[in-house]
Amino acid sequence: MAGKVISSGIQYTTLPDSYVRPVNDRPNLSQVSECNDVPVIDIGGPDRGLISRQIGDACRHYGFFQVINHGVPEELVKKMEQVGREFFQLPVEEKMKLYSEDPTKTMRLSTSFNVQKEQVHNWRDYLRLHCHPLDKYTPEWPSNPSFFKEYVGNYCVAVRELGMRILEYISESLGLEKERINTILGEQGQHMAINHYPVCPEPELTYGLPGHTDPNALTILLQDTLVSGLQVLKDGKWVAIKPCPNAFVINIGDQLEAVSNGEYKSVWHRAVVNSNQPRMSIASFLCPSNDSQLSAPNELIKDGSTRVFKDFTYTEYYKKFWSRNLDEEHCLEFFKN
Ligand SMILES: O=C(O)CCC(=O)C(=O)O
Repeated sequence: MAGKVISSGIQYTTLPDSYVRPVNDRPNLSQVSECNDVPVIDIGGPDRGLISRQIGDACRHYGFFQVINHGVPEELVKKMEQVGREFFQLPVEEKMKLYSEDPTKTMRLSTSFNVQKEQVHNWRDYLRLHCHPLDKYTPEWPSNPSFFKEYVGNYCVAVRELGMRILEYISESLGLEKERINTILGEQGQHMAINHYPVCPEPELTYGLPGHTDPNALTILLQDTLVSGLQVLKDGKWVAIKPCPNAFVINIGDQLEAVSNGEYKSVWHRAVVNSNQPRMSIASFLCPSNDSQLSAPNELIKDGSTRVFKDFTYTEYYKKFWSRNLDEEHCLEFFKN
């Protein structure tokens, strides 16, 4: 059982066969350059119009951006990182008490992406939690490390507030009322993945996570400030996103692409691994309520434009997403008109 996760304490000197990608599907790390013009948006200022214009430009041209002066206290971020690291340093027997390969579980430690469906595995272990409403989900969260529930809970509340503010700016950037997008998405769920990418003996042959888009509405990613690994597909090329201190990476998920009638794109991104240092990233996902009808508001269907996507619920979408391999065609393709 312990051999199911890769953070088991085993020091690998070669990559196990089940992680080796075919030659035409490898990260080609030497050909990836750093993206020097990732929009870094200061959202702490008083000029709402300016912030929403900057966010709108970033959504149109990149599908992702970083935010600074975001209002999530540094202390909460540090504690979140600390408790995430401590969790993955626990003895493997302790961690395995939480192991599951069932994507419908609301709290689980798992590995790779979808072990039961995929042909090749990914060099990642992850702890996945549902986080909203907190009092419903915290009882099932790990109680080891002892501060886990307190630190992660405080972080989740602050990150949710940030996400809601960003969704308001996004709504305004589309020319909609501030609350319009949040109203369409309904009472949003919130999930978290604490991703742990151990040192990898042959990083050229595998991924931490292969290229994918996120099935939810908005992702708020806390990158490891010391170890890079996030890459984004920009103009047909993979580019590396260098971690920026005190920033979050924000990316548009599939549901915002749908609700914006395809105006904002859900960006393809991936995580690569390295042979020197383990890496951690903490992704917070804001997800539409399960039964909201996800469709672009009438205000966005103008000048003879048509609806790009069928109406669907998040439950329908999520089921489809987890029934596939992560790096197959864009899941939104199944919901096009
Ligand atoms: O580790 C990263 O930088 C990316 C994580 C990610 O894409 C995910 O959790 O969906």
